[in-house]
Amino acid sequence: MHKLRLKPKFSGCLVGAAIGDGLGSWQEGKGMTESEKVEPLVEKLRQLIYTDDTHMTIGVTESLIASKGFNGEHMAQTFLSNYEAEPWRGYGPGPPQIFRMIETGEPWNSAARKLYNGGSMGNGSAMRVAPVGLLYSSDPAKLREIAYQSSSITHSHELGREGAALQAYAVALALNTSSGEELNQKDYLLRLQDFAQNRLYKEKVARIKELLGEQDKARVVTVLGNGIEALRSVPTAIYSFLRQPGAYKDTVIYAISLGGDTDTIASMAGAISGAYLGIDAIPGEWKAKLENKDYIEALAERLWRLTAFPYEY
Ligand code: RVK
Ligand code: MG
Ligand code: MG
Repeated sequence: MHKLRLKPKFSGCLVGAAIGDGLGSWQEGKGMTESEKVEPLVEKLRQLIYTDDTHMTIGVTESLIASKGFNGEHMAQTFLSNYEAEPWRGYGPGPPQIFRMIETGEPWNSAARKLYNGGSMGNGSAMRVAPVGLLYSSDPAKLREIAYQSSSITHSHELGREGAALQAYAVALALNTSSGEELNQKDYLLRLQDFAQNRLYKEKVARIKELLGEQDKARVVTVLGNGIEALRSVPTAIYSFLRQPGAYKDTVIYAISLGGDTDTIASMAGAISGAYLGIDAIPGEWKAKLENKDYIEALAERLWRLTAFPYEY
């Protein structure tokens, strides 16, 4: 695809993720709701304030740009300074403990192993990984390596790392499919299934295929999940996108309507949808209400320039 056509897809991905987060945060922790009740929420809200999901996605993007690629120490320090500036963004319980360890000299690639039993399997590294999917979209092996490494800063459990890699690859596949061409859901799922290295994720991706067209949301939640663990949220985000790949708004509203970890699932679904459809497919009223939209768009553009014109840097 011509590099100029990727530019609105980069900003669609990051702005799409942030809007899913900001809107989804209003339903976080609640049960399932009717889709019709989600859209009026935007009208009531003066601003879409994002949470840790977007705050950390911004950190990943800032670090990738500053380091012209992945640098674990730099990314960990970026997370730490962003967290210290705005600790009120609704972080999960694990990351702040890791930031404190890093602050006191623990190396970036060993702190996370000290948490939980074998590291976190939460969705905190998948929710922020979209920029890795954008930057390494043409090299799946490198994408996997960097997704794993960026995850390891806070989420070193195999299920956390694999969730991050799968979400990054879902973004990359969406980016590399022209929005003018209809997305082939079966082909997209086959590629994801081939890419997944963990048996549990392969099984979940297989279940996504069975559920396309399912009307019963309770069944979707039972089979795919709507929780804080990567295994129970990354496949749900991918499913929310694949149900209606042609409409950003429907993807995000559906993800939120499933309840549970709605900011994160809607953010990951929004990132994939935005990477496929581009920023112009996101409703203007939603974009106008997003906090820090100009900064997020500027970061997306700088990340795009890094891939489009690497010799400028
Ligand atoms: C508040 C057992 C484990 C585990 C393991 C459980 C924000 C723990 C965002 C832990 C996201 C929780 C969310 C979250 C992101 C993880 N054994 N239980 N090995 N690993 N858990 O603390 O960044 O909303 O109950 O790493 O992944 O919007 O508390 O946080 O929804 O998963 O937080 O894992 O959270 P953490 P996170
Ligand atoms: Mg959050
Ligand atoms: Mg969440």
